[in-house]
Amino acid sequence: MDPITALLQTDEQAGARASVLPLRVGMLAAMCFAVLVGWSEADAKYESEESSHTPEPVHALRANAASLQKWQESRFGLFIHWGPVSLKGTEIGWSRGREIPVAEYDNLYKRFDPEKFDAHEWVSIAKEAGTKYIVITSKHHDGFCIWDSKYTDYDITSTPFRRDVLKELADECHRQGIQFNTYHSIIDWYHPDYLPRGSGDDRPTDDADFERYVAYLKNQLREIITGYGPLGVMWFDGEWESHWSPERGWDLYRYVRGLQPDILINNRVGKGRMGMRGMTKTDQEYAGDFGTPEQEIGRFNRDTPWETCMTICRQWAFKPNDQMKSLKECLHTLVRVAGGDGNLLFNVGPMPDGRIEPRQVERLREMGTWLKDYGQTVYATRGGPFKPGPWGGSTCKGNRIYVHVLDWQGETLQLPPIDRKVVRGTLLTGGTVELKRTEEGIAVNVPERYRRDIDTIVALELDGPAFEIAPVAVASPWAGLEEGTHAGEATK
Ligand code: H79
Repeated sequence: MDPITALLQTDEQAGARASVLPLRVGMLAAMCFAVLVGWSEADAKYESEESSHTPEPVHALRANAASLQKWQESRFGLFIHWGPVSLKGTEIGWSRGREIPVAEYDNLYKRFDPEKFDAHEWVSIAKEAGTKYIVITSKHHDGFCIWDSKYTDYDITSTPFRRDVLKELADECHRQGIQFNTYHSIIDWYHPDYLPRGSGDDRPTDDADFERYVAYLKNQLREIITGYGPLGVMWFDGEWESHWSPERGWDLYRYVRGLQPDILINNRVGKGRMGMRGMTKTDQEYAGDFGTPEQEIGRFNRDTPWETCMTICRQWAFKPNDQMKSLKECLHTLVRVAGGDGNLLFNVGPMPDGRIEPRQVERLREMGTWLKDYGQTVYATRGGPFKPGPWGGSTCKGNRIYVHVLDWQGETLQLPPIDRKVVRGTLLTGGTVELKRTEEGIAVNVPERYRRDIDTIVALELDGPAFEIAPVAVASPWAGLEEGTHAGEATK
């Protein structure tokens, strides 16, 4: 039996056990607890439905190659951070016990009534923006669940709105043919068994049982994957807190992969992430299929898949009059990410009435309009061979290199020599380009009148596959920071 079949069988068996045994054991345990501790029926939801099983070897757990390729080819996704906190306009999760007292934050759901929520509208916006997938916060660090969970009452069905937002969105994504994915934080500052406690939370910790929390976490993940899937990605977060460990990361990775073998899982499931830069440490093997730079553009990397997550404004969750990025900043971010061979997960925080802010929708649509014209230089391309720099970046597909010049730093863009003949050069953005083969490589000259403010795209037709060319940096004065560029620096 090959290891993957073995893994599946093990999990199926575990699943079968979970559906029969825990009903009895769980109920019995819950009844005992109810007598001993005076728990309510709702509390019994925290009981584990898990059965332990022997861990499978790591090599059996690699991401499905076809899923990974499809995900990479889609290049551009829409991130959505939403919850009752949008009523306050402060940051999701983080403002609990900071800007908003815990008691107030934890009761916001009682007023959450996003009457204008329309899944069809959201998915249409995502499609018009040119995004190929949506990742939405099923649960952020604050523990609130935007779906109908049988394991907690701190969920959408307890709000005046009552509708299962996650279900409506998942169904609509499946209908409109856009990949549906969830963000699920490992942190849960609301749950009595989660440790450590969040800021400003003075509940005692004596009775907290982290193992019981992990069972709750797994139960909810199973609920999402089996009830709202198939998912493209399970996007974890909050792995940095003290009770999470590399072993717990592997265990959770294995668990989720077992529930849906072709699912992708980000590197925040484990403990290998290098801070906000997001790539996975190499001192040992860590769980996770791709790196997750946050609020910064990842460095050029063709070896490990990665996805930059970044906000369209400054806050992840809705904030009135939050500072929004210009169209130029948005598109430069997308192009620099694609040029580094990464994906972009671009975030909006919908309003408490259920709508995405009109000016953000407008910005997304503008990106979509640009992508209608030039999407061929982004989707299903690979980054390089010219490594990104302040001047711009390049992508490639087949025998073509797309050179995106974002910032002209002189008359002529001097590209280094490559091991292929350039058969033809065209300006996709209109006008004519002059190419000259010189000792230093390829001199690209675009008259001032044909240089575009946002992106001047030169397509180089080669005499063979572009991806085979070894990545090479563009020399000074165009080089500058050849490594990753920070969000704030992207358009300076
Ligand atoms: O979901 C989004 C963020 O809420 C989450 N990850 C992305 C995808 C995230 N969790 N933690 N962080 C991001 C790092 C946050 C750091 C800070 Fe703070 C939060 C800086 C300011 C607020 C905590 C509070 C640290 C300093 C003050």
